[in-house]
Amino acid sequence: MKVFVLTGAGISAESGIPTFRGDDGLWEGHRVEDVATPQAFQRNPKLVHEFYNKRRRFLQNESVVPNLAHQALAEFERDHDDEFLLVTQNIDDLHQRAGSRQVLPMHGELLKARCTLTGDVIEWRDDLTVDTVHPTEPDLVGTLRPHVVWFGETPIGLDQIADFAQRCDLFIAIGTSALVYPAAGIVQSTGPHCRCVEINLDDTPQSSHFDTALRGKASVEVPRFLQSL
Ligand code: BJW
Repeated sequence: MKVFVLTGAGISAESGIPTFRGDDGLWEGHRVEDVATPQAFQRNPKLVHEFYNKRRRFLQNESVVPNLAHQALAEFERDHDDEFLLVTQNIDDLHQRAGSRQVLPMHGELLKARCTLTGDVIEWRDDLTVDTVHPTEPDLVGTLRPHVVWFGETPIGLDQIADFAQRCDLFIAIGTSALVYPAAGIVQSTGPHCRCVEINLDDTPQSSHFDTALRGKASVEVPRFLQSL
């Protein structure tokens, strides 16, 4: 059985990372749509850097660790014989820390920076500012940006995602509001024989395209569902 898992902010909520569109989904009064765009970065790079600096610092806080849902997915992958792909919209590294190996972070990675001039992608754990010097190109100042996908930019790995969506036998969407495309539309690109399962606290605009809706916390529903397979 070929298994495709798509995760969103809800899977990391129980690790203490706020979701984007929940009650606590505003960052200092800004909607994510207002800070996660190339236009916002051009207009006010200091504000956008600060948005990511705070989240990068928080992610490295020792209290932030993978939860039972991340762990169950990693364990399932370890014991699974056929093809498996975990596509995450999250920029945290909690799946990788839990031990997942086939992880495709389609909206980028918070612990990486990218040079807007050379395209270099660099491991990055410190704050970024408009004065940050490129570590291997000392003439380049202020060219590094977070290695994340903003609105209007092309997500990472779309060919691999489209190919596996058509071939998988089981598609599981976990903790995503299904408001942001193209991730929200993946369920509709799965093949006719694919079983689609949505795990979320609530219904989403895509719920009618799933065969099974499991309503509850990811830390409970994900281990329970994977054990049932
Ligand atoms: C729990 C839980 C618990 C909580 N247990 N569950 C009109 C129509 C269609 C598309 C568009 C349109 N206008 C514009 C577009 C395109 C646009 C888009 O989709 N806009 C929408 C707002 C309409 N998309 C783009 O621009 C994308 N690029 C693109 O389209 O390029 C063109 C292209 C397409 C195809 C081929 C080639 C080119 C890029 C989107 C980039 C999104 N970036 C962000 C920021 C990333 C960096 C960062 O983290 O800062 O990605 S925005 C933000 O939203 C982030 C997330 O990954 C993404 C999705 O959010 P997610 O994960 O679903 O979180 P929430 O908070 O929304 O939901 C949490 C869910 O969990 C809820 O449902 C809860 O109930 C649940 N939950 N606790 C279980 N314990």
